[in-house]
Amino acid sequence: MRLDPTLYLVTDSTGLSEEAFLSKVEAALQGGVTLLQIREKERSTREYLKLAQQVHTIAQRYHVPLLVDDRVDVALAMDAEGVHVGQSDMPVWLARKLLGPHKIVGATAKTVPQALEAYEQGASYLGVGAIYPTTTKVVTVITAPETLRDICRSVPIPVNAIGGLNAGNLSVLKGIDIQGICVVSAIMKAPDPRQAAQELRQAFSALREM
Ligand code: TZP
Ligand code: MG
Repeated sequence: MRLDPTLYLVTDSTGLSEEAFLSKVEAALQGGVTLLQIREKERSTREYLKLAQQVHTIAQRYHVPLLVDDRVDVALAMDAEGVHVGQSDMPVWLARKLLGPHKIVGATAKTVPQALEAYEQGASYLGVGAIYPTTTKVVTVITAPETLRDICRSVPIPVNAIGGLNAGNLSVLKGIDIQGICVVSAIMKAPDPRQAAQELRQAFSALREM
């Protein structure tokens, strides 16, 4: 399955029933999400696996790759399209070794040296941020747009911006060669995730034309 990071949704099931969560994910896919990551911090391995398999079944209908946050074992067990690893997760080279050359291995990078290291170890794309403060539960720091620009110039793989992004605040990314935007709450907390995804796609297209 092709890696298209244009609109990358990282899911968060916090506070949602399984049914409500899965229907939000499906609505987001209908609205134009191009890449999906399941990210669960509170669930047992068994629950994570079950939910990831359900999301995978839906994502496959839309031909959208599903990546698993952090858990290479879960990704392998369910034959997901790949993983996303942060700076305190499994190193990129080891995730790449375990998953093989054809899976997607995404990595978080907040500095140019981290970006170069992830690229050299076999990362497929980089997630860079947080661009803005975020309300999503995550340990992160703010990444300046200038750092994002430097990272884009230093690696030949796709770079995605993440952190507090929504359809109304992308202009800070103007002129920076990102391949896509990555969001959690702008879609997961939207009353209409399908419309939210459509608006994000439009806003990102407009940004590219600026
Ligand atoms: N990494 C950096 S910021 C972030 C992650 C996982 C969370 C982004 O969530 P939101 O709700 O789009 O700000
Ligand atoms: Mg992680």
